[in-house]
Amino acid sequence: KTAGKPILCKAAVSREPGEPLVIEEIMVAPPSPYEVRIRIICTSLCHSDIIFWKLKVPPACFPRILGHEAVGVVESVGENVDEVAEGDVVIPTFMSDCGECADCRSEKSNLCSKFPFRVHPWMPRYDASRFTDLKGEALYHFLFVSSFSEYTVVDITHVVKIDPAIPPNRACLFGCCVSTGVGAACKTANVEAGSTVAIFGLGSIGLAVAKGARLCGAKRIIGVDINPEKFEIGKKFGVTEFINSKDCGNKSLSQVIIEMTGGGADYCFECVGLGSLVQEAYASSRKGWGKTIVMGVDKPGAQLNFSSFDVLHSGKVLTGSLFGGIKAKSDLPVLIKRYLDKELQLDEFVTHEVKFEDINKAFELLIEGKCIRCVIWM
Ligand code: CXF
Ligand code: ZN
Repeated sequence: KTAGKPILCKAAVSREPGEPLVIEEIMVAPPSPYEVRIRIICTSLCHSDIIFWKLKVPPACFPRILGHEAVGVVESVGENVDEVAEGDVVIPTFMSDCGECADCRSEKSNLCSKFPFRVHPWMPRYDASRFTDLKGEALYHFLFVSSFSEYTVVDITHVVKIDPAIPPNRACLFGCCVSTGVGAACKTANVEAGSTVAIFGLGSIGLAVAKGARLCGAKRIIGVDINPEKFEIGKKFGVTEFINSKDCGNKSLSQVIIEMTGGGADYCFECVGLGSLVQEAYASSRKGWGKTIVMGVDKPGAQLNFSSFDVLHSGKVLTGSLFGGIKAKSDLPVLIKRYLDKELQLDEFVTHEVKFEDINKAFELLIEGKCIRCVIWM
């Protein structure tokens, strides 16, 4: 029995920016009140992990345990936890769902204000780490998940119990990519059947938006990317038309989309993280009702530039979406049921799988652009 005691296990520690992760033995403290210790079954690599692995300035910090897309089994729970018990299959989520604040109680938001989203080096509730290396030095957490470890400790507000019928190498995808993209289409945008969607950037998030749009019955799904190979890939996710934004000739991208769609797309999703592309997406959306969803992460301090006159006359909506607007505790199980009911297919996302000891290979694959998702088995 390990409950109540520290656990000695392996973790992939990010010690220096951009340097290969080091698999080492670490100590994982038992869960404090309102916390859960989880044995990770598998985790997958997201671009945000790479961004924070490379970053040399705050909020970067080292040594850190990255990873935020995972599934695991509850090993033990701290005091005041009755929502989950030992043996439950759970997904740790980087977004909290405390269930108590005005935002969590509202159907309209997934932005918990008790434990707001932030890139923080500690647990959300106690400003402490549950990880130490064998020299006794604290290792920092990442996005309240830190799944690149055989065991992690997560606050109960960041844990969702799921149906154990879902295979782990599909379940982990709901921790970030799939929930973010499918949620943005089905929840934030609420794409209706028959609509026309434009997706700016066909990385894993853009592809997940295409999946979601397809699920909602979108008729036309226009993918935009600078890499022409993305069209063949995109087709597997529901993309029906493709624009290479480098080949628009003397027209702007929005002119091309407005002409293609006879006035603009009903829904536009910016999945790159470029202010200028947000502006193009907004310009590409249909006057009167077009909705643009910002999903990409631009450089800190980046600004958007819109003419006040144009906004006044547009009748358009511009909004952001974190984690696809998904409320972790209530919406995730519903999304997982759609997978189990074979409505939502996820096989196309998992292009690679590696053993935990080969985690650095997953970084290489994602950086080379050779993979959509690489699942890492513990
Ligand atoms: C992201 C969400 C946007 C800010 C950086 C982290 N989460 C997961 O990839
Ligand atoms: Zn992510």
